[in-house]
Amino acid sequence: LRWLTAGESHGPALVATLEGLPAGVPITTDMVADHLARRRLGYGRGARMKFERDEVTFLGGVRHGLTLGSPVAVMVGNTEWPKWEQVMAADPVDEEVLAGLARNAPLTRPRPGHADLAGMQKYGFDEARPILERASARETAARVALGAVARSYLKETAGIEIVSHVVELCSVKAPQGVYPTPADVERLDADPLRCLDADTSKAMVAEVDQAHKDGDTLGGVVEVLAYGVPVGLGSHVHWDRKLDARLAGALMGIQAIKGVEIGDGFELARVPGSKAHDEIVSTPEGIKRVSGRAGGTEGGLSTGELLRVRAAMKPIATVPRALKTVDVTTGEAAQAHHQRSDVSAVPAAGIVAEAMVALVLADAMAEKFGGDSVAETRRNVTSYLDNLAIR
Ligand code: EPS
Repeated sequence: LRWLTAGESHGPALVATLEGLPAGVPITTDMVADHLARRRLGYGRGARMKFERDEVTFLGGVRHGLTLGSPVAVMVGNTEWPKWEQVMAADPVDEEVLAGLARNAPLTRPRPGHADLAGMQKYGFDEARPILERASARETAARVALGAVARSYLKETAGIEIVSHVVELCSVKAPQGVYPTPADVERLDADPLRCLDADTSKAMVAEVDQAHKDGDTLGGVVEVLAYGVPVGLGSHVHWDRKLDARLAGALMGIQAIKGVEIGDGFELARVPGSKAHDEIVSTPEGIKRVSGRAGGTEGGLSTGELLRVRAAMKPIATVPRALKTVDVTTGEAAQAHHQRSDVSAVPAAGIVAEAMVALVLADAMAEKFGGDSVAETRRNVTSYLDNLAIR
């Protein structure tokens, strides 16, 4: 698969293209809109999430609710655009008009933790607008749109289903070792923090309220589970073919993610080998592992067990109680610029992480099973699984 996104946070739209999926994957504007709506959920999001709508339009690759096998192109309109038409215009705008716009005031006090400063230095800008527009997590809406197509492909060809939940918010931790299934998704989406445990969720809401009062922001940890992943996606033979490496890269590529774990991850380094691995047993249903510490990958290959990955999001860098910085025009000490921000976007990060996992798995599926139509891919999957010599 090949895929790309383009678009700025306050531009007219985000666009995304995805190439390499077979014909016959069911996808509609509503299916994409549903996932985009899930991304906007979550206690702690800011004002923009309340008034902005994500307007979805397919521009190519889909006809009457099915992919054509040609590149899929999707556009997610920003309903905020009219307010930014001049500030973010593609064509030159009269200097006097721009000077009269408060929104266009140069952002010369870079936020610690954001791409602002290093971006200005690297790209040669004297203010942060041209950097933050693309660094913004608004871009994740485009990934979620493509993720909706990828997950439909996974479901149709192999019955793979993806679920995520919030397992930590700042200092509040959900009980470990409880994994939601696809049947829990509705309940998770209805929870303010997308957390499975009601008491933990309440504590997380209180943590967000306190941070809001304190003018602060919060990070957290999300976990993504993929059910029904067949054995043998990815490969042990080369570093860049390893499924775990591809998942880690994809999750780390989400804005504000600072850590990724596969299965029990770092915890496995803290216990001896006898307690770190998943013992293999023979059961009437075939060979199984008795535990899921490895998170469904061994040696860079999927094992056929539950795939489980975690991503740690740092607190949002636009901290209302602004942090110390330097005004790059004067070199003087200053407070970082702050407009409005979310207290926390951890529940949204879970939805974005689902999309990234879906895109990585779709890539690995397409590579292993090929097929130009969904029917052909499905035949290839079935034939492979039916003919496994060891099961
Ligand atoms: C974002 C800041 C906020 C968020 C935005 C990401 O936007 P604004 O600065 O316009 O208030 O609302 O997220 C989205 C628009 C979105 O769709 O997720 C940032 O700085 O990354």
